[in-house]
Amino acid sequence: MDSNFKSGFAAVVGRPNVGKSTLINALTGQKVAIVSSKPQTTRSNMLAMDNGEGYQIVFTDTPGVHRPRTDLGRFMNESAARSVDGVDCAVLVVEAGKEVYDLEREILENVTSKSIPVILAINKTDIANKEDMLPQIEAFSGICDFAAVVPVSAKRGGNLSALREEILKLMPVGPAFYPDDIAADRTVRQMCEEIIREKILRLLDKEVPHGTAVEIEEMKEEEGLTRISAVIYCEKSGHKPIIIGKNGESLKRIGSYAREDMEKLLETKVFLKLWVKVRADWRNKPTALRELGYSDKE
Ligand SMILES: Nc1nc2c(ncn2[C@@H]2O[C@H](COP(=O)(O)OP(=O)(O)OP(=O)(O)O)[C@@H](O)[C@H]2O)c(=O)[nH]1
Ligand SMILES: [Mg+2]
Repeated sequence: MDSNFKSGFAAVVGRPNVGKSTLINALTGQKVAIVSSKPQTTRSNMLAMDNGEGYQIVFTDTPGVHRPRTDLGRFMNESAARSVDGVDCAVLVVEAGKEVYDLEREILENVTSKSIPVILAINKTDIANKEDMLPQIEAFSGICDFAAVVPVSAKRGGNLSALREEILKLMPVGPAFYPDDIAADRTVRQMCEEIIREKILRLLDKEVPHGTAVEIEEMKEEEGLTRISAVIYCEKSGHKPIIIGKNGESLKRIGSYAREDMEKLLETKVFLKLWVKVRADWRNKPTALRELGYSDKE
């Protein structure tokens, strides 16, 4: 064992849609987290491993911190807040060129109250106005003593090794926590559910995607083929025809994009069957939240 091997935990936190999941995929070099242009894509914490020469960084992808209007939203915020407990560093991701948001001040208060070092990752530099970045960095430096401030582009892969170097400075020496063939703490079934939800978020508009959840009912492996049957839950009866679409076209598109990703993940052909069911106001129902995996209560 290399006596200089470094290994530790880093939680990636921030407002919704700033690019936390994109950054984690880029740093770990794998598509483990789902990404969409809609806020509140990530719903629960996920560990994702970055294994490299002489190190292992265990990242936590977290839901974007927002002002919740449902019990699901409250669960998401609590998950994000808890993600920094006991980690070696937090990475606050913000959008380049923007103001300092109250939510970001609150995240920083939570992290610094636990004496966790914070790195500021200023993301989306590829689309930002460079003149707006200096005042932003000054404003952030005024409210927190960051271990480092690193401008990056998660989408274009810009400056990611500099960010990793700064994270590694805060990682303790010690052996890896996980075997190096584990990409994330999710089962294949959970990954497939997330793939379907990603396609819903990407292909459907307005408030409908935010009120959906996906549950795989059956997953059966046969010779070179995996049969998957999944239910898409929506929270209002009016949403069901929108998800299905005219002549079932919308659901067909969700299914065929999801199938493509699942075939890559499973390395088999996939036969995917999708059902749409209404589960009224499920985002505020404790039993539904528990059954769909959005709860800490057993
Ligand atoms: N131009 C640009 N877009 C980016 C960059 N990083 C992420 N995005 C885009 O920003 C959007 C949100 O990305 P996500 O990674 O889902 O953001 P998130 O912070 O995980 O969002 P939540 O899970 O909702 O909290 C997507 O459309 C990404 O493609 C970047 O460096 N540059
Ligand atoms: Mg995310």
